[in-house]
Amino acid sequence: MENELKKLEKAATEAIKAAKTSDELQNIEVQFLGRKGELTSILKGIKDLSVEEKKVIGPLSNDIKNGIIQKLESARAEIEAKAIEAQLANEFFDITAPGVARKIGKIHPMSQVQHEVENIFHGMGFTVADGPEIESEYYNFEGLNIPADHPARDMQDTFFVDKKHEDKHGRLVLRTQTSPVQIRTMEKYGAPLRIIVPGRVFRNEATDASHESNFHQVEGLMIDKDISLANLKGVMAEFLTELFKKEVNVRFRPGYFPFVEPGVELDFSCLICNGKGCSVCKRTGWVEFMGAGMVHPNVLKAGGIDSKEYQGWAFGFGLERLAMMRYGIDDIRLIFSGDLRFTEQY
Ligand code: FA5
Repeated sequence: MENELKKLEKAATEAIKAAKTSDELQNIEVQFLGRKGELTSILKGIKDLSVEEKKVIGPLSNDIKNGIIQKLESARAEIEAKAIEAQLANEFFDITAPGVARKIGKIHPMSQVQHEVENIFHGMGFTVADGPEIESEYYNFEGLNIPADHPARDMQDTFFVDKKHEDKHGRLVLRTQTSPVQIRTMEKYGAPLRIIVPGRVFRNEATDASHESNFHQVEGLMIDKDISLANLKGVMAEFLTELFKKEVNVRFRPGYFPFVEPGVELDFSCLICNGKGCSVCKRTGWVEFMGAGMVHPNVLKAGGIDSKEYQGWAFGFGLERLAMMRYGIDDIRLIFSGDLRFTEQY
């Protein structure tokens, strides 16, 4: 059997050397190593040999098999390399010609800004939370200290969903703000909390250069045992400085939102004129940015948090307006126009 194996090895080696195409190599592989191949049938006979013979023939046949496999592989590689070489010799290939530019997609400017905002707040220990866009009247209003007859409802013109879709929390609305997620998160996780909530909101607006009926807000909420508006001032100055890569100052003015007490409006120093006064900041040196305030005890209560033990602040700003300042966009309606001439610039 040893002789037989050696003869077979020689025959296979010669056949591989003589082969000129990949197909020929394929046939050789089948002839020797295939299920009904010559080596395979010899190997099948090993089981009838004595133990002594098996010790010799077993390893030998394995070596021969591996040798044939290796020779087949290097012959294949050689044939392929020759084929490519021949093809290149016949073809004219101008290595100085410019490549064909592939058109690849881009991340929408709004998503880019959202990711930046999330990254900066992540770095300050905030978690990104989410909530439903179709919200119950309770979470969007009552839970936020805005009862049905409260004039503050007029501040946000609301799209109501058909009455038959009421749930245990009242009528359904397209949420007018991301603030309902404050209560949902308090209910789910309790205190302490440090979250931001970027999300889509809807208002029945007449659109113009700075108003859309479908836009995005970023809510912020920080609740713990010793939290004051000073923390909010520090967090926002840090956030805006990181975002605009420029030292930004912030200031508070009194503001009214039923779900905070006291309520503030936060402005930041104008980046165009560095606070000196220009047309963008209406000559004040400050740009209006967002509503905020200390979370009202009624809202903490709605979220199941004891307002004697915990307190905190919340804020909400418009993501489109931030993107407009970040990129110098002068009309909000361009953002979701779907016009590639616009989106491709970012
Ligand atoms: C609110 O929606 C409050 N929920 C914010 C808040 C949260 C206050 C937590 C206190 C505590 P306001 O209606 O002002 O507030 O909207 C917040 C931001 O959304 C505005 O500053 C503005 O940037 C943006 N915004 C409001 N209406 C529109 C609109 N129609 N189009 C684009 N952006 C808008």
